[in-house]
Amino acid sequence: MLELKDSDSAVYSLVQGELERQKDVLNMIPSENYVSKAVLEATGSVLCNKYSEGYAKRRYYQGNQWIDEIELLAIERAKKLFGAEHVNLQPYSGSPANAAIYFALLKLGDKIMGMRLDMGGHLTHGHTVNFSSRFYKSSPYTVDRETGMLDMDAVRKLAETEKPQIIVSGYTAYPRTIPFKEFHEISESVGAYSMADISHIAGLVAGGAHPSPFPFTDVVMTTTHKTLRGPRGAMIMCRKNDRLARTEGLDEKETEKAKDMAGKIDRAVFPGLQGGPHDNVTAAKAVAFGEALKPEFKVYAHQIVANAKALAKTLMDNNVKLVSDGTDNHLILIDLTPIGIGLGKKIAVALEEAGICTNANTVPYDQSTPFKPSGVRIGTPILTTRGMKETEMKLVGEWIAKVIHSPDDAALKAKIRGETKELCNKFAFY
Ligand code: DSN
Repeated sequence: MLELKDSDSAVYSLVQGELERQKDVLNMIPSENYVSKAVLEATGSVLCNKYSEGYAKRRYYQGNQWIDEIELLAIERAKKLFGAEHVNLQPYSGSPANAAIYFALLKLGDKIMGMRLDMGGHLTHGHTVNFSSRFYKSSPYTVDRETGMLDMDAVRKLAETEKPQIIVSGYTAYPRTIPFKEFHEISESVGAYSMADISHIAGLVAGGAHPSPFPFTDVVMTTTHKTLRGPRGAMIMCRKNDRLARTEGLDEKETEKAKDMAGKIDRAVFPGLQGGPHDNVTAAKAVAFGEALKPEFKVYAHQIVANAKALAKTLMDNNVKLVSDGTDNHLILIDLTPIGIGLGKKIAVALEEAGICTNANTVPYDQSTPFKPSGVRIGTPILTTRGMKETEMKLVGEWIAKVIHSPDDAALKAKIRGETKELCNKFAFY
């Protein structure tokens, strides 16, 4: 970044600071990852200079011949990666993608059934302060109080009583396998769309380390920057045809339009909600999908899970309680309630002092508030990107457990900080 260094030393040194932090700390926030330099280059390319409202070969501005090729290549790679019938790559990020799906398929006041935020759901799945419960009704489901796991009988019963128009699966803090097929069957049985938000686990799905929501789920969306290891952004994938199209009273042309789910999704993204797509990000998505199509990405995805399982075992062996007593995916939700209520933030700060970056998170049926939650969420995507394996997870797990049990011990945190630095140097990245 020599140009930046010369022209704006203030911004340059702040970016350098963040680079050093990323190199020097064990980043374990499960929704983050470190992208390749190729992805960084595409994101920082001249494509950020272009406007291209519309879709490939149907643009409102001239000069889009290269942009069209880039978007089509990215779509082709995404289809290959996930087996989707239709792909829209233009959503700016996860929340706008979810807004576009609801805008395309629901009427104002229709009902969304997603997991409650404090159980591991997302704001846009129907949380009270979010547009998704202001413009639509929300009937959230929960996890089982004893096991911390999904109770599909309870989900089915709620769906039968509440009769939602869309059922959302996919979460931000659920460490277990998601039964996408069962979610689709329940949706079908109550006349609802099935939607899967695979933002957290897209890389695992692409790499065969988590069951896929394809080909049955009606609409699947994901951000591209988590386990999928691409640039910040999102995409929507769906069936071509809308099996629930409402066609009463429509003429032939309108009926055809109503049945065209792909068209409805595209029109909801643009011009429904967004303007020009971020073409530099589209190119970076294409690069990331190209990387994810390589055999080594499968190895990466499986290693993320193997690392998370090894880490979970070490934590539990060291008297740390985990929601659902383990993990099937990339994340672990530490339940601090046996030590004290509302300790998530205190432990996250203590861990950061020791060189381990995590985030405080609610645990299911948290007795405290989202501002002072009782859990800490950790994950293995970045450590796995850096090349760490089960041996390192054992070390990291022991450090985390020690800090959890003695968060005020400054000497201990300083010692572990030295050890985390050493590990980061051994597994250098960037
Ligand atoms: N902010 C994301 C996460 O951390 O899980 C969800 O949008």
